[in-house]
Amino acid sequence: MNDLDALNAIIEGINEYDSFSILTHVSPDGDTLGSGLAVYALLVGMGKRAEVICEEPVPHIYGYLPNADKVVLPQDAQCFDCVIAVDCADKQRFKKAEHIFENACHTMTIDHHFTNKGYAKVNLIRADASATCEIVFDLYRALDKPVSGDAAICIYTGIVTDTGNLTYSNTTPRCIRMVADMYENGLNITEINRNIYRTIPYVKTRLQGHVLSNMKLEYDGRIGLATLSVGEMKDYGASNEDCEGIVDNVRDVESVRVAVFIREGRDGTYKVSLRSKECADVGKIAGKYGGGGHAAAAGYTSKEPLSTTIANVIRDVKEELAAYEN
Ligand SMILES: [Mn+2]
Repeated sequence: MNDLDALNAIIEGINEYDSFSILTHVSPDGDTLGSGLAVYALLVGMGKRAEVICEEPVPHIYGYLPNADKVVLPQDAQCFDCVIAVDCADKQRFKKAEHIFENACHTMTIDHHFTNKGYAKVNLIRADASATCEIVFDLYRALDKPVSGDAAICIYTGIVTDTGNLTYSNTTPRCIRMVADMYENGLNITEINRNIYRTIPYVKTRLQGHVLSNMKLEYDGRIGLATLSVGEMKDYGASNEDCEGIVDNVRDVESVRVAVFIREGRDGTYKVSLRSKECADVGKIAGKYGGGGHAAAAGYTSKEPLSTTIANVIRDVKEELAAYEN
């Protein structure tokens, strides 16, 4: 099925059903919540019933998204007839909401992860899109619905958070034009950027300082490695949300080509986050361990001890860097 056929099949599904459960991914980010809430606004605007479901409560930082307070946990979901999964590369990303997907009458996915193999009945997957929100913008256009002020806040959020404020290599003239279009229609980009990038809790700033002052360089400085234990998080009174963005700080170190951030989870596993400066495909490494992501940003969960987790990831990153350098 080509992109246009898939888009039309999504529209058919929207027209055919009256109630929708919109699934977002675990460790919710700006793109999954932005696209979920923009699809929610679209459906509600069409007189449909809809709910946005997320495994975890909406992170504090995304509390400004219109209708963020209406996002429900899987156990509180009404489980409507048609599921639309947004920004979810595979079904494991739903976590406790997977049964909602399995029990739905109809399933559709809107996504931009190239690793998405098409697990739903209708799969609109465009790896060329900067963000899932970009595809949602197209959906509004295809349905001839104006992007409301609320929807624009959501769509803009997904685009800027997935493109590093319109600067990463996935940024396209097309998504910048979408932003320009929404800006022209009154979108307050100054306020949203302050919410996303310049409203950092004190605890988070202190935690970042701690982790970054202990980071190590490997492979002649080309690999940056930072780790964080549950004990350290407790010492700082930090939440999972406070750990967001640390891996990007590691990547930004001058000599670093690939950044690795390993955080201990409360269940004893390790969450490995990877970032690359366009000289290695870290999505490939994450895929090897059952994770996912993109060439420049990816992640996975390791059940190995910390020392093994570090040894494995450093070996794989070295191999990946060597392959690019040759
Ligand atoms: Mn995304």
